[in-house]
Amino acid sequence: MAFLQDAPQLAHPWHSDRLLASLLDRVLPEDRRAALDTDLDALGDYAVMTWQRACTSTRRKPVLTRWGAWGQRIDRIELTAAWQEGPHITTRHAVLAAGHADSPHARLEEFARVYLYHLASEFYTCPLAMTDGAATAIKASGNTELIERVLPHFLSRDAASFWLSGQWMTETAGGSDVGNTETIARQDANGQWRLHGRKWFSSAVVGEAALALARPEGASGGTGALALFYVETMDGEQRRPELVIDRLKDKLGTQELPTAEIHLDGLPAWPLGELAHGVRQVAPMLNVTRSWNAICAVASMARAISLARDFAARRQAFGRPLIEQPLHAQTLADMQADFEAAFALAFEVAHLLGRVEHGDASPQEAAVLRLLTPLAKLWTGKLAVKICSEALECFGGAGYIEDTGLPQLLRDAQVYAIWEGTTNVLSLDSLRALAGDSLDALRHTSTRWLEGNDDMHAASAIRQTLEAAVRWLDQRDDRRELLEAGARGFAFTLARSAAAALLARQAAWSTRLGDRRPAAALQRFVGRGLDRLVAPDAGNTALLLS
Ligand code: MFK
Repeated sequence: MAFLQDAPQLAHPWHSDRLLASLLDRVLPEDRRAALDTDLDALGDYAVMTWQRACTSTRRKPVLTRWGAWGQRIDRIELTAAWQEGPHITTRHAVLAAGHADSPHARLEEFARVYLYHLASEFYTCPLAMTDGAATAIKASGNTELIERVLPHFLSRDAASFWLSGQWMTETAGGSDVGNTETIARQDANGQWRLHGRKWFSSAVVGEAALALARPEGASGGTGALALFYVETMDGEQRRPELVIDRLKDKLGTQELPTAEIHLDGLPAWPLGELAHGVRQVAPMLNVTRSWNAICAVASMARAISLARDFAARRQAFGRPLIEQPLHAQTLADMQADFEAAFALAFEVAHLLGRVEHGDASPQEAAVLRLLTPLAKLWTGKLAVKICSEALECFGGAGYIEDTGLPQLLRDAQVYAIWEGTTNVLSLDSLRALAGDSLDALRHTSTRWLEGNDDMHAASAIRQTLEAAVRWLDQRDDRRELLEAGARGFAFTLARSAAAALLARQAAWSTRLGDRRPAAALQRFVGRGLDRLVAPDAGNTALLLS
C-alpha cells in the first residue's frame, strides 16, 4: 500500500485556545466568564463542523440571477450553506447582541464570539461587522426614531426579525478618498430624500438596510459636505426596484461573500443627523469595523497556526516528525510569538471599546483606544498575510493545493490589509489620532501594562522604543511630507510596542499561575525587534521612482 499522508485536523478552536481562555479568566468577573461557555462551546463546535464540511464538499460561490424567466428584473443571490446559517448562528449565540449589553465587558464578550465564528461563517462576519458599526453610528447620532426602528432588528436574538446592514461608502472616484463621493441625495416633491449613484463595493447587498454617504444636491465638494443616510433595501419580501445589483465581484479571496457593485436609482433615504459632516458621523462605524478587522485577522492567524502545528506532529520527514526538526520548530515558535502579541493588541482594542462606550474608561484610555484602533487594524492585517503564507509553507507542496483547503487561508487573509482602509490609509489615520495627546497617553498606559512583569529586558526595550517614537515624531512634527512618508514605520513601531506591553501584562498574570508560555512569547517577540522607524529620504525616493 502506498504511503498516505494524514490530513491536518482542526483542533476545537475554543477548547484548545489557551490565549482566549486565559484572557477571559484574567479579565472577566467569574459569573460573566461562566455565562460565556455555552456560546463559545457551540461556536467552537460549529467551526470544527464547517471545517470538516469544507474538506469533504465542493466549494461553492454565491450566484446572482439578474433576470427572471419572463424578463423581469429579480437580482436574486443564492448563498452558500454557511451564509444561509448566518442569521441563525448570529442570533442564537448573541454574536452582535452581546456587544451592546449593558456591561463594560460587552465588547470583549462579543469579540470572543466573533473570533471563534469568523472563519466558520465564511466571512458572514463582514456584513455583521457593518451591522454592528451601523448600530453604533446610529446610537451615536441620537436619532431616536431610527434607534427605535432599527436597533431591535440589528441586535435581535431571533433570526426571523434579524436585519443585516451594509455600509455603502466606496465609489470609483471616492475609494479611500471618500470626499470624492459622487452619489447625490435629492429631495422628491414630497420632501423624501432619494439617493442616485453607483457604489463600487457593497459587501452586504443581501441585507435589509445600509448606511450610505451622499452629497445633498447643491452642496459643495469635499468631505465636509457629505451627509450620512440610512436606507432600507426591501419592500416586504421584494428587493426595492431603486436598488439595482449590477454584478457580483470576482475577488481574490472571501469568495463566499457576495460582494456586489450596485447602483441607486432614487432609493429612499433618511439622514442620520445634520446634512453635512457625514464622515464624522460614520467614524464610529469605521472604528468598530476596523476592530472587527483586527479580531478576524487574528482568527485567521489562529486557524493557520493550529493547522500547521497539528500537521507538524503528523508529518514525518528526514526521520522524525516535523515538530522535532529544530528549524521547523523555530519557524512555528516565531509565528506563535507574533500571533500572541497580535492577539493581545486586538483584544485590548475590543475590551477598551466596551469600557469607553460604557463610560468606564478614563479620558486617557479613550485617547489610547482612538490610537490603538488603526494600529491594531493595520498591523494585524499585514501580519495575517505573513503568518498564513508561512503556514502554507509549513505544509510544503500541499499548502499550494486547492482541495486541501489551505490556499484559501492566504487568499482570504489578503483582504484584511485592504478592507476598511489600506495599511497606508490607516497609518495616516494613526497620525490623525495623535491629536489629543494620545501618544503620551499610550506611553503612560504602557507603563501600567508593564507593572508586575519580570522581564526587565523586554520592559526596557518597550520603553526605549516608545521614547524613540516620540523623538521621531518631534523631529518631523512640522514637516508634513516627511511625517506622512514615514507614517507606516511609525505606526508599525507603535503597534509592536503596544502589543509587547500588553503581552507583558498577560505574561505577568500567567507566570503567577505557573504558565511561562506568554513570557516565552514576549521574550521572542521583543527579541526580534520592535523598532520599524525610518528616516524617509525624499530625494532618494524621487530618484528611485524617476
Ligand atoms: C471580516 C472583517 C470585517 C471587515 C469589514 C469589511 C467591510 C468592507 C467594506 C469596505 O471595505 S468599506 C471601505 C473602507 N473605506 C475606508 O475605510 C475609507 C478609507 N478612507 C479613510 O479612512 C479616510 O481617512 C476618511 C475617508 C475616513 C477621512 O478622510 P478625509 O476626507 O481626509 O477626512 P477628514 O477631513 O480627515 O475627516 C473628516 C472627519 O472625520 C474629521 O472630523 P471633523 O469633521 O470633526 O474634523 C475626522 O477627525 C473624522 N475622522 C476620520 N477618521 C476618523 C475620524 N474620527 C474618528 N475616527 C476615525 N477613524
